[in-house]
Amino acid sequence: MRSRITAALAATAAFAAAVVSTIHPAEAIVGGYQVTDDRFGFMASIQSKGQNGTAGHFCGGSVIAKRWILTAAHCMVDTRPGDIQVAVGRDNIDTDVAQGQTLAVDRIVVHPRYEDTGTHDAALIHVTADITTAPAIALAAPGQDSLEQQGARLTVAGWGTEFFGSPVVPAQLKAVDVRAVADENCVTNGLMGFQAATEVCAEELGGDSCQGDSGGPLFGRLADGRRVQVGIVSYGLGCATPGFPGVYGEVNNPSIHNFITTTAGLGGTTATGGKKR
Ligand code: 4AZ
Repeated sequence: MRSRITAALAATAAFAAAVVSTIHPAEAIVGGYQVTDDRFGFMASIQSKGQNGTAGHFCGGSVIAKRWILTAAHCMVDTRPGDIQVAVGRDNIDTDVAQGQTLAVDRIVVHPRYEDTGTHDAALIHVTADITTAPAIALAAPGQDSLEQQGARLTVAGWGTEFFGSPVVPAQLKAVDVRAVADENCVTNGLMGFQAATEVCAEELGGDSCQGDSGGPLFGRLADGRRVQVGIVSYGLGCATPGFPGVYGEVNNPSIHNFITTTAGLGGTTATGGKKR
């Protein structure tokens, strides 16, 4: 969400530009490690239709049900179902084409409050065939806030753009381990556009999500070992800029959580009720 953060920080734009350009070139999943063992099998690559792999990748997402992908609303601006496809079940989106699936899309649902507010940066993509090659990730539930406490261990993954003079989308999935930043600390760190109710922050020295990772999941493990999605890559002031954590749509904000579970038919009485989803 470059436009929003740019507007929010207009007064310090020159400072921001200086920081961004001198400390870190934009590079996505800054730091971190390559993923080659399918351990984050719920990762999805949102691509322009007809352009497979790195050629088409423009945002990340996560499999949350047999036919639903969770991504960021800002990834879906001016996007129609016929414009895009979703690749799942691949760590390497260029060379793993023999495995996984590339799925057509027939519906895109953006959180109803996103357009007016720029907050609630969540959208759902409905695919036209069952996802059989990738597991779904569970969602952090409202009130399940242990993974948002200061210092909680989280991970974010994606195929975000790397810049070697010109932008290059890496084919191999990358991930970086980050730490949750409590709301009050994220505010005082100066991200003026930060909305504590609907957003969550995370940071690591030299590690961050970045451009092209947008829409992908920020996730952690509950005490019982279950992996859950806590956030959706949304925006930041540059990437890995010290003092400016990455900002994520908050999956367990009641309105965002309700939007996801209602739209995708998760939970409650519909989860096993035979509802097509
Ligand atoms: C972007 O430009 C972007 N470090 C996404 C995430 C972050 C920064 C920028 C968070 O899409």
